[in-house]
Amino acid sequence: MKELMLSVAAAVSLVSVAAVSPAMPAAHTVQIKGFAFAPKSLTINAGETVKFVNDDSEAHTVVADKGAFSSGGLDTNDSWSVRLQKPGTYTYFCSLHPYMKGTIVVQAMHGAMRGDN
Ligand SMILES: [Cu+2]
Repeated sequence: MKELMLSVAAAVSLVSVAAVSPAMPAAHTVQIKGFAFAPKSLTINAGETVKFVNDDSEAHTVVADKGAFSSGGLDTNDSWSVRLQKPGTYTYFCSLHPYMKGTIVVQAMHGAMRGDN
């Protein structure tokens, strides 16, 4: 019984530690599956990172229309992350299957003006 109480206390303290870390940026993941990006449109804050995970049986890429980023080839189960600092709307596609499209909207922190990309 004493051991159980100890492990409950340990679990509670772990939860508390996790809860008091507001500086951690939100984690964003875009899944590539069925020849589509999910979510198709994602809004993040400037400076946050988006991780693309290829859960498809085909290779895909993630390429920004305006050249802001390019993943290179992602095989099945590969992942690739990009950190977006500059506010704006980033449309992207898969260079292997150009009909696969997605959008990331990067919002400025503290309500600053939106930059044109
Ligand atoms: Cu593709």
